Amino acid sequence: MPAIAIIGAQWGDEGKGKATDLLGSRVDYVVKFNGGNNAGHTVVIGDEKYALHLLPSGILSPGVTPVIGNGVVVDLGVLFEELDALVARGVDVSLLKVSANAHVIADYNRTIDKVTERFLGSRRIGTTGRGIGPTYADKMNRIGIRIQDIFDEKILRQKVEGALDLKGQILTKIYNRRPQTVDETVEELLAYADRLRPMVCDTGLLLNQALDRGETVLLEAGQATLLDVDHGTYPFVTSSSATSGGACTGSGIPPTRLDQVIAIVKAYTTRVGEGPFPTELEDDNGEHLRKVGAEYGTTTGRPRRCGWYDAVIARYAARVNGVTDFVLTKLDVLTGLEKVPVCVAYDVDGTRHDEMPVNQSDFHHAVPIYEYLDGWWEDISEARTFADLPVNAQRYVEAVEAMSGARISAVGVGPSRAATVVRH
Ligand code: 2SA
Ligand code: GDP
Ligand code: MG
Repeated sequence: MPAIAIIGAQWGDEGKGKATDLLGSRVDYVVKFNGGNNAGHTVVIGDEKYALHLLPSGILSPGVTPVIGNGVVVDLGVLFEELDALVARGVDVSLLKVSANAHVIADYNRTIDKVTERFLGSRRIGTTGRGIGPTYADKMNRIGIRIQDIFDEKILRQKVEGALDLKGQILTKIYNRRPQTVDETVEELLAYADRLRPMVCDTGLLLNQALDRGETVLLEAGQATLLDVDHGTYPFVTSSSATSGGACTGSGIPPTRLDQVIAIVKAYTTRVGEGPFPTELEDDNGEHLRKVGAEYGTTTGRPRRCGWYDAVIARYAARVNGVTDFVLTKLDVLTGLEKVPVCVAYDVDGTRHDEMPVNQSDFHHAVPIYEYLDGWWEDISEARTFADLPVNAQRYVEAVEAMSGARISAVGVGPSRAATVVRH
């Protein structure tokens, strides 16, 4: 299987990190193609737990070349902090490659992200405050700073001056903040140049040549379909392309070379940050899922909002991404419920919607129509084959599969690598 994309089907934190890690031993390259250090991927290997933010999860698999693609926004301070922390734990990070065209998160954009959220008050997005949105905005405004600019002080200075002409005004005149000066920004970024230089290359060329040789490339999404800037619940989204289309634009691998699109979908639903969430449970059931599923942000520690499985969203993710396989994660978290509700459609002001309503207000008003599946009580964390699962858990997987638009190839029954039931 030469090029495989791993995508989040819901609002993120479905367990993409674990899925990437599982496939890691069978692939040659793992590419992060969108987002930045807003991501949080938790990977559990034996007794060791790793939380990755900016680096692709494949960095934990020996022999795999991890790649930060052109679609990523890079906080250079975080990059080296994360690398140093892994080296201290004995992880080999020497193979990492970084795209010369990836964009850099400058200090003024971290500040703008945080103060904008404060300024918006009740209209805030609930961002991670890492400067992600303002950096992508600069990219689209053509005032961004790219990795390659760090290696030419004259160019870097020109670009920082250009960006600060605009951003400095926003910070001083609107937000009453003193931004870093041009000199301070240039100095901060230049300090990384020597360490960065050997990692930087034309990663699009590197990856396509690897595919030409028959090697396998795994493209790992940050965030998820409903946080995608085009296909998500705009404006309550991140600012990048988290869907399979983004896997191509963010890596330089063309759509015709993508062989498999694996969507990771949780057996229930979570969301961090603001925005609509039809199956959200603001009661004891929600608290139960948060507690049993340990649903707290990997990057910010924020409690995640929790709700039941939403098959409308899964079908939407299947369509938008061209999903070939789902991996259903965290089935173990549903153990011990009498009945497990699954949302099969929405009621919007008396009209049934089997597909995601295109109108944002309709989605905000969508009331879930539930089907109630029988629960199970047995501990499933040791299940390794489908037959090991209790009959009602098998039925849950089959019912969800029938509603969600693609086969479920694997089921997660615990955080560790081994805790997986492979079906296909
Ligand atoms: P941003 O910072 O501009 O990307 O925020 C915009 C929205 O995107 C959401 N977002 C996320 N949602 C789920 N998980 C994310 N990663 C971390 C994790 C989050 C954390 O793995 O737990 O630790 O809080 C992630 N990153 C961005 C965000 O909540 C906004 O709704
Ligand atoms: P990602 O952003 O999609 O990579 O997901 P996160 O790492 O942010 O959140 C998923 C969490 O669920 C992590 O803490 C994982 O260790 C954990 N996890 C993944 N799969 C399973 C599973 O099948 N069962 C349980 N109980 N936990 C899981
Ligand atoms: Mg996460």
